[in-house]
Amino acid sequence: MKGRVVKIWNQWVTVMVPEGPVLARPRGKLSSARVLVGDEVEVELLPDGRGIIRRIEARRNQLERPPVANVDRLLVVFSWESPKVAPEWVDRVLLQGEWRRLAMALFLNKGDLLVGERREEGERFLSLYRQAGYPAWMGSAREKENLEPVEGFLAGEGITVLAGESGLGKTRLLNALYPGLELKSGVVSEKTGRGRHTTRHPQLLPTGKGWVVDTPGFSRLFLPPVEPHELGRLFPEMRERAQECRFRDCLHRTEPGCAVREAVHRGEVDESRFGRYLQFLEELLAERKKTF
Ligand SMILES: Nc1nc2c(ncn2[C@@H]2O[C@H](COP(=O)(O)OP(=O)(O)OP(=O)(O)O)[C@@H](O)[C@H]2O)c(=O)[nH]1
Ligand SMILES: [Mg+2]
Ligand SMILES: [Zn+2]
Repeated sequence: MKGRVVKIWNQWVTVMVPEGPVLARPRGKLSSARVLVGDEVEVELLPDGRGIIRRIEARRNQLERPPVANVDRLLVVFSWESPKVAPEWVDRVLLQGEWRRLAMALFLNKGDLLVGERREEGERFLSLYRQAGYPAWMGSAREKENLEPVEGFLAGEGITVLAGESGLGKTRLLNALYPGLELKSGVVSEKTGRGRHTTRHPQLLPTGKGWVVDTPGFSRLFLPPVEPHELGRLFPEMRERAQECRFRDCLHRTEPGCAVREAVHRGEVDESRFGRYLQFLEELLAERKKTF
């Protein structure tokens, strides 16, 4: 029968079939190292209630960190204090998602810590991303504040991955939304303001019609493997305008007739986002120099 891999632990793969979870092991040419959380598999039930995984269905996509297959959505979780997010990190996550054509939304957690000026700064940061076309909300897992839009985002069919560095409250957010899960949430180190990677293995958790993956935090993110002239397509607010650039492979740096730079000057594309685009572009160009 067909099932979904929800957890992999110590060579054992938990497969959710219509009747419930089955502990299974891959057989034949398959090794458990090749199975990913999120995989759809063909599993054969044994008399003792355990299962054998016979086949992995073709994957629609896959994330490397965390290793998850068949992802539909990405919820980018971050905070503006304890710790304060590096804007560049948000953009790098979004690029990874754009490259895989995932639906994405942003959640600025720990909103309860933000007052006055700090709160306005956080709101302003979010509005940059709304302007770019992403749903973006501020709220608090601790105070259960403004969690409804997040719940709505997670409620659809398919798999949502939570992306966020350690200690941002991803697990606490899920506990607030789905108290039945009783996930282990950690404490931010007072010294560093950073988390401690409390969540270790990715697993799929039920949200109703779909699944959510509570991922261990990660900090370093590489750029997707695109050609320099394709980078701008991963910025939704630049994508359409780039079609009006004089040159098809315009890098939006110093080329004449660049519609993207014009949009930046008119304030239609945010300057700080554009600045990070230029920075990532340099990074891609430098990488190319190394390989040729
Ligand atoms: N003030 C405040 N603290 C929060 C909020 N959400 C989470 N925290 C705290 O932040 C710390 C880290 O929370 P976790 O949920 O473990 O963070 P995580 O993102 O799952 O971290 P990793 O599993 O290490 O990736 C805990 O001390 C939480 O209580 C919030 O909305 N407000
Ligand atoms: Mg966690
Ligand atoms: Zn251009």
